[in-house]
Amino acid sequence: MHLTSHDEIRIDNLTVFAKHGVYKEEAVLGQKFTVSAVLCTDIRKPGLTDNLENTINYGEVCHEITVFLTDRRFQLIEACAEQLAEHLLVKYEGLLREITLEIHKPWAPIGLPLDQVSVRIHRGWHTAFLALGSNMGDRKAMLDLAVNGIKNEKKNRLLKVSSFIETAPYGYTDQDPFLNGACMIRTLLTPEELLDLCASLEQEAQRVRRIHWGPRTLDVDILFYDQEIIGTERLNIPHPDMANRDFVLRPMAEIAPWWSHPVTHLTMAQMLRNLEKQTQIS
Ligand code: PH2
Ligand code: MG
Ligand code: MG
Repeated sequence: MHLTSHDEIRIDNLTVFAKHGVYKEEAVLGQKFTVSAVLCTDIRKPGLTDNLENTINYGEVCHEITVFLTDRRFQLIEACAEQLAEHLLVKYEGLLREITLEIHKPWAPIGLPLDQVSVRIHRGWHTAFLALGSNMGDRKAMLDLAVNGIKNEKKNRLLKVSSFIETAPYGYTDQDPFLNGACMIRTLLTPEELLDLCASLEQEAQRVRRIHWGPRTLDVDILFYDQEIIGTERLNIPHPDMANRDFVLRPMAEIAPWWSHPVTHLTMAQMLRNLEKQTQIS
């Protein structure tokens, strides 16, 4: 299912004169920085077509890096790297899947002799699936609010949204029926940051319906984040109970029947079929 290549375009030691640093004299005098980048991008198509349109122009990237680092001023080389990585991932989205970025400061004015100091980061686009649910108020408006909030985050790209389906309450059944859906995104957010976004959307939905306290008007859960398995105090990915939840599996099987669960390796279509068989028997 993950047919991503290991192809790379590499840029080694591009020199840029810029003014980043914590100390005042660094802002005044400026100094030398060198930048190395590994761009993860598929080379098959440009390789076969010999056409620049099908790839990332490394000359343009070098220019982009130079302009970015000379137009701005950061205290930290960490910030230089983080913001530059994001800038390039957004500018070349569609072609640039991941980037390793190294920024070196060979003249770091620390009063001791060193060859150079540097940071290296690896950043990229991730695929995530989110579950949406509401059983209070204008349920469709709640799910629309969630979808719009997900779409309006600059670090997200909304790829697919399922139909919204009405489902019987699962678990605690003495409550109104739900409207459920799921969406597929590409994101630059980490799982933690994505969870923060989900929480802020849930809060926003409550603000809209302030009259009703108590029950939740909107629930936004992370179902998958790439093929990662994450268990922390805040995060449980993949969502642990999805095998029993048709209100998760039906929307998932609609938008990504081919997506496979990183633990069981069952596809969404298979998981839904299994659940339906189980429900017929019981
Ligand atoms: N969410 C729950 C508990 N039960 N039942 C349905 N049908 N849909 C839901 O989204 C749902 C539920 C807790 O998040
Ligand atoms: Mg939930
Ligand atoms: Mg939740």
